[in-house]
Amino acid sequence: MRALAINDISCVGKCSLTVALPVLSACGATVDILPTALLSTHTGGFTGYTFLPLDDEMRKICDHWETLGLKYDVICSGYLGSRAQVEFVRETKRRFLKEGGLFVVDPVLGDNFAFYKGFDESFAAEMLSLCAEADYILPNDTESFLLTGKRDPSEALAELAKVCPHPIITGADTDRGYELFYYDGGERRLPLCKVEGSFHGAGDVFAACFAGCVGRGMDLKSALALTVEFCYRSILRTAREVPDKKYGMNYEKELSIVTEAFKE
Ligand code: PXL
Repeated sequence: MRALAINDISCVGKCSLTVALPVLSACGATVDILPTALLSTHTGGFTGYTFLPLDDEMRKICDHWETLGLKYDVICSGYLGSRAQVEFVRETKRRFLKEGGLFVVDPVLGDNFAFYKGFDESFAAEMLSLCAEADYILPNDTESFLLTGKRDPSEALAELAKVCPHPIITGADTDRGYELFYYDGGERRLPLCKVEGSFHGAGDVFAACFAGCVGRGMDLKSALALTVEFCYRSILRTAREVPDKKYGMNYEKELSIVTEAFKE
């Protein structure tokens, strides 16, 4: 299975491509990468970081790939630095996704009910139009709100289901506790164990594992079960082992859960 991960390279802080590569590889995928930007660190919690957008290079890379005839079983996109990049990802999907391949979009916009630095309402609208081309979208509770204007996860899910067949809200507080919401012909929920605190990069770990699972042919329910298990164990380990959470998740020693599931 050949996967293309479109995301930034944050050199420090374990997120985006530095997570997508190992996690998708653990699923048994051959992973190619299309970097959207090069940063010294991610933007969540660090100051003074460098940021080099790679728009021109992305176009040249894709033009070269076209001469190689590359096609992907799964394309997953994450952090995009501008509206032009969102448009470029849409084009990349059309050029490089195999007939019947899967497009997984993590609409990276924000957390804790605020936009990440550099994003605003017009960027969210552009991201929503990319979601409309996806088979699966993986917003967190903040992103589902920023995309739909609905704080209630059931209402947000119903709105997102109008544009994408399988929206997945990766975690939201409800009167029943902490739950994952997904749409599979109707609303479904999965109870989650909430670990107190904020875990930077958790969304990227989730997205990479999920994209690998569905790319390898797992059904939606099994893909979510494995992804939730992998993320939960990684979060527990991070809570124990990482004093400064902006340095990202300690997921590496939990990768065996994933490799075990994809031994064949
Ligand atoms: O983890 C999401 C993410 C990815 N890439 C960059 C980010 C963030 C979140 O802060 O800043 C550059």
